[in-house]
Amino acid sequence: MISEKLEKALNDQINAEIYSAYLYLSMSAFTERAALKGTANWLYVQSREEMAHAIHMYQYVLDRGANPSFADIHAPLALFKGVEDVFEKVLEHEQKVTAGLNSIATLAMQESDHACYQFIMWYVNEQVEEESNDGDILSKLKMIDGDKGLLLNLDSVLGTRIYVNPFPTDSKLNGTAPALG
Ligand code: OFO
Repeated sequence: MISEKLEKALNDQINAEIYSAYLYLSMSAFTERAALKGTANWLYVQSREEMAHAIHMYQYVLDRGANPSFADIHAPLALFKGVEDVFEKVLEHEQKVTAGLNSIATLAMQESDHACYQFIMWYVNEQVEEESNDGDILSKLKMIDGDKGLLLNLDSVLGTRIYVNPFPTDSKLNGTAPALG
């Protein structure tokens, strides 16, 4: 069993992960409509990763004998000043996500829930890579400073990103889960 406090914190985090997926899908649509299909691809792959995070956490809540709860997902931003604004908002958003994950890790530590602590630390460490990638793209966009040729080069690079299931052994995420009922 898991404490009610941790159950609530994990459910709030599931909601935040689904919101992340929703936000990145909205950003993907914006960049695709701006003819930056590589950037749209990168954001779409990120959106899929966020949904995988949500499902992985959802399964963890169930595995700990707790209840996944479902709340409204806020409508994401849909209009941006440009691609630099998109990545400024991605980085800002990920910093908030990191803060939420750190709070869960602190709570798990206070409650001596070692399993939950270990579970959430995967995400805390993952955020280092996420914030670093987002910051890197943002720095490049600042260097590009509106040069269309350089922007298209970066767009091509972002177009090479492919989706890799972050949890290949999770049956709900690798297509091997038995049908319900
Ligand atoms: Fe789920 O890592 Fe970003 O939000």
